[in-house]
Amino acid sequence: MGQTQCYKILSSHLVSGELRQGESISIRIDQTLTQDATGTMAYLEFESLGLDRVKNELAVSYVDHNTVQVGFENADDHEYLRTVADRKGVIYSRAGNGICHQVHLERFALPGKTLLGSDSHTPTAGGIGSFAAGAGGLDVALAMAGIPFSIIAPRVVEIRLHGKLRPFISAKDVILHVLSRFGVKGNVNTVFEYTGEGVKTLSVPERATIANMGAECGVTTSLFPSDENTKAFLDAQGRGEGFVPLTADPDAVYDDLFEIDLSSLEPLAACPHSPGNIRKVSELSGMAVNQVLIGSCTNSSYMDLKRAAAILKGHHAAPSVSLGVAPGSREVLMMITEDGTLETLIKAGARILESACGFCIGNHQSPGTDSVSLRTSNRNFYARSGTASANLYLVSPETAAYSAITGVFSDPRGSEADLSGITMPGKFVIDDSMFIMPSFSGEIKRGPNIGEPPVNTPLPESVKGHAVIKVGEKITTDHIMPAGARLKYRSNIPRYAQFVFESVDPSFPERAAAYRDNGECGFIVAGASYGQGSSREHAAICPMYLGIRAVCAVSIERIHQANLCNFGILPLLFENEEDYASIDQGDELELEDPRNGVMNGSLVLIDRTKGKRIPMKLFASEEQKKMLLDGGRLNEVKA
Ligand code: MIC
Ligand code: SF4
Repeated sequence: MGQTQCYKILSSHLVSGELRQGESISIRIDQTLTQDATGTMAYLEFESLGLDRVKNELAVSYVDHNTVQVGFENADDHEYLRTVADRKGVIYSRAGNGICHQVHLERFALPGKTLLGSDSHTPTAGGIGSFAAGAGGLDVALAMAGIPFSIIAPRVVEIRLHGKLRPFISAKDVILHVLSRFGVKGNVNTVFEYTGEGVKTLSVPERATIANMGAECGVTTSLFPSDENTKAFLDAQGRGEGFVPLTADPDAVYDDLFEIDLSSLEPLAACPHSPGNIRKVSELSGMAVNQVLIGSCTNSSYMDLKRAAAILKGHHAAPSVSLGVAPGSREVLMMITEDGTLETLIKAGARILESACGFCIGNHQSPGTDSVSLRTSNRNFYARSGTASANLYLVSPETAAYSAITGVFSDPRGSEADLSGITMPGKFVIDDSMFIMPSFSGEIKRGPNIGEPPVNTPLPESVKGHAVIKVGEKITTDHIMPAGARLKYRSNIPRYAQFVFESVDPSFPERAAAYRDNGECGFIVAGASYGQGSSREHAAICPMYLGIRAVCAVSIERIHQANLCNFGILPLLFENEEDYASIDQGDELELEDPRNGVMNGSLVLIDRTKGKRIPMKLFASEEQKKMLLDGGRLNEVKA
């Protein structure tokens, strides 16, 4: 029986376990990437392992998230990251070099390699045929230490593409269409593999856009074949020697099939407040728009900006619209500077933003009260922009650019621009001077904001306390641990923990800490798809710091589940979903014989307030059970 592309890469990297769907396996990680917001903790964790240098093939540390420097904290973090990279053998990508996923695709990602990144959009490199997954910082630290990465051998869904996109319809519309089919929950331990004739019509950056937002469906990664387009991209990046052809066998068997006729797609938009809330742009036409932002790791490539500029050329952003453009990398910025695209954007009234995450993570450009913001990014979670009352719509660069001119939501097919000549360049502008190669020496500098990575205590014999909070479904890591203005406290857990659940219930930290200080274990009660979104392990570390010992949910997303286990918080699922409704915030809860329950994989939650026994199952692999008993992965690996 033929193999899928996914299983080909997994089998060539398999270290332990049986490569059968649903089994727990571990794989060798070739490349790692970190970004500054998750990276400080990842390198502190790496340091605590006591190794002289990283052990994997290639480790890159990017600075792209916390680049807005208000106060000393972010600059101190950058200096820590630069010096720890220098000492430990990590390539350092300086602030200004661009967004990690865009830059990694340009300069390092390779077909057939495995890549683990402390950022949920690491699968962007699936566009070049790399098995690229997001993980918490600790898992990436361990991969840098040469320790294999554990995953569940995934089910593989074939997404077969036919035909060719029509003008003004682009890769973003493809992935929004995929999101309309698969949604943002229920796709745990799944890989999307793109096949079919239609794949050949898409360049690597377009494929990367599609792979990037597979993260919104919650899949482990997305994969495109490595073919002549991959070779053309690598050649244009001066990296042709890294090319290897890679596709699924013709008789590969998939777990599911979804077919898309590219030529039938229409411009789409993800409506507030979820990337899975998809509607046709034509249905939204005419809605007044206040802000248009083009950029982020999804749509900030050279061709994205060329197409947007072609639509904007000779026009100006409508008076009511604030238009911002953030080129994804310094390479993109240099290319658009050289060919005059930048001038077109400036003439159209665009505010040129730093090549960084910026607006996407709510670091700046927060929209006005109740305003409508069109963005080419990948997440429109409630309050992520920094303005809770704003309505964010995720669209293609074409829809964004055209709507910026008209001032209302507009189908880009109304534009008279000619996009036909915009193709991938034969050669990109290559300048690697913003990478600092490690010297394996020097002093590691730590500013006053940088603390120690906190560790949990082993699982106690008695786990009892209160339901500190009860939340609904689709609680994202942005709900749990806000970013934006709070992002600069990432290296200071006691300070950052003061903002847990800020947009949901700002009194949570005080309540949780009071229970903790009373010697109790805290419980979080949640609906389906708890912890969707980012890889930030702070969504586990900070609740842990506040005394949370268990999350009782209808379902939990993959990366967050791993982060909970890594920090000794029990991920528990209701055996009977309807029991979720019976627990109220403030209920007195206790786990019966928790240590044995963890070993058996099933536990009883006693709700003393309701006088009820609730069967729960532990959502953890054998390996994770052990780390839960030990109080987290750091305790285990250091023991
Ligand atoms: C995001 O897009 O939510 C982030 C910010 O890039 C996160 C990482 C983080 O929280 O630092 C992610 O996607 O993992
Ligand atoms: Fe940065 Fe946004 Fe991409 Fe996250 S999704 S890596 S914040 S650009």
